[in-house]
Amino acid sequence: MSDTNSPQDPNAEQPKKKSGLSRLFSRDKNKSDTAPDLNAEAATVEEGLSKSRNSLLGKIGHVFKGSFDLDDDLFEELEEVLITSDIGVDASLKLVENLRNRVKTEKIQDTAGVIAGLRTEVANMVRPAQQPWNVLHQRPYVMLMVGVNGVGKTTTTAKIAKQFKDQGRSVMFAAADTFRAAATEQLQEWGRRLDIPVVAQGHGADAAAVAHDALTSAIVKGTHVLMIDTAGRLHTQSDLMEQLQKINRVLGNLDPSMPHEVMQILDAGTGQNALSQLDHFKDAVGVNSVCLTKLDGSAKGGLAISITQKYQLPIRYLGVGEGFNDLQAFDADAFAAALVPDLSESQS
Ligand SMILES: Nc1nc2c(ncn2[C@@H]2O[C@H](COP(=O)(O)OP(=O)(O)OP(=O)(O)O)[C@@H](O)[C@H]2O)c(=O)[nH]1
Ligand SMILES: [Mg+2]
Repeated sequence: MSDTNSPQDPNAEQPKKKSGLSRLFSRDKNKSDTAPDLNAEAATVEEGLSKSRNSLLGKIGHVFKGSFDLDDDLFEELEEVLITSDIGVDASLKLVENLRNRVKTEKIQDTAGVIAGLRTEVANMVRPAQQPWNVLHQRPYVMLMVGVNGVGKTTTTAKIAKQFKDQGRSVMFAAADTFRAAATEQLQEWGRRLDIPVVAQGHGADAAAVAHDALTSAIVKGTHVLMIDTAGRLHTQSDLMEQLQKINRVLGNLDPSMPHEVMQILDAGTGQNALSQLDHFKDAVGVNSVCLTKLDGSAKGGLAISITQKYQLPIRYLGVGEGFNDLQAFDADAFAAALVPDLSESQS
């Protein structure tokens, strides 16, 4: 697909005035208002987690500075480092307990061995979040995208849809954020750019009716995946939470297995607060998968560990940048390798 509006294209015509749809792609007034480049090179998980890794590097480096003994004090210091890195108290205690056992049984004596052990334990801890994902066993496979305001629901919906399309699957969007002005247009613009049909009724319409229409249409068309974008909401907005439940009910009335997946988008920058967001949405609409966004902008990548430890939910993707392809399927080993630094990095 050609991408004449991309910031990378020097010949692209520059809009004279910031207005209309171009604004929908950037909420930050200081940023470029052009739409993201669909063909931009993807950031790696390692790049996305660089802030988290550097923060851990500083803290862990401090623990292993100079001469040290692999004793209780050192493991307690490590515990503190992990807790202050948004890994959460329970997960940090468990990690260090496992590491301590590993150090003992494998008779590890040097720093590099301890760090490698920590990396392995992190990978083991998040492995339950890496689950096979087969969206082809149902047609349409219906996904409800939920979360609080501004976490990246709509962008992530579009990023995932592009991956589906690249795999040869057909996708349909439902513009069920009928609450925020211009939300429908934002999704419609993504649909236009990705060549994905969008079922919409516009601002103020009944979100459940939009979802119902879209499902009916996806069934008739034989679409592989229906992705329903919803309005951002706080759990305290009971009318909006009820609206989500209504969407669930309406879909379930057509087919009790629907929606097949309620995916909650969580902004990593919110740290441990994301866990309480997940609690509330789980209670209201039975979230069964997670996407963690904006890891690139935060040092709180350790959040993935506490999420897995507490909920054992699949983490489908990590959002590792603002670019359109900056979305990586969750992989436990790649995550651990990107998060836990080599202490030699601090010497270079
Ligand atoms: N740096 C970075 N920015 C991201 C990422 N994911 C999304 N964003 C940005 O976050 C901002 C909000 O994204 P949206 O997709 O509109 O968020 P939303 O949850 O749909 O927002 P509401 O519909 O208002 O609730 C946009 O500027 C996105 O480009 C990411 O992984 N990294
Ligand atoms: Mg949105």
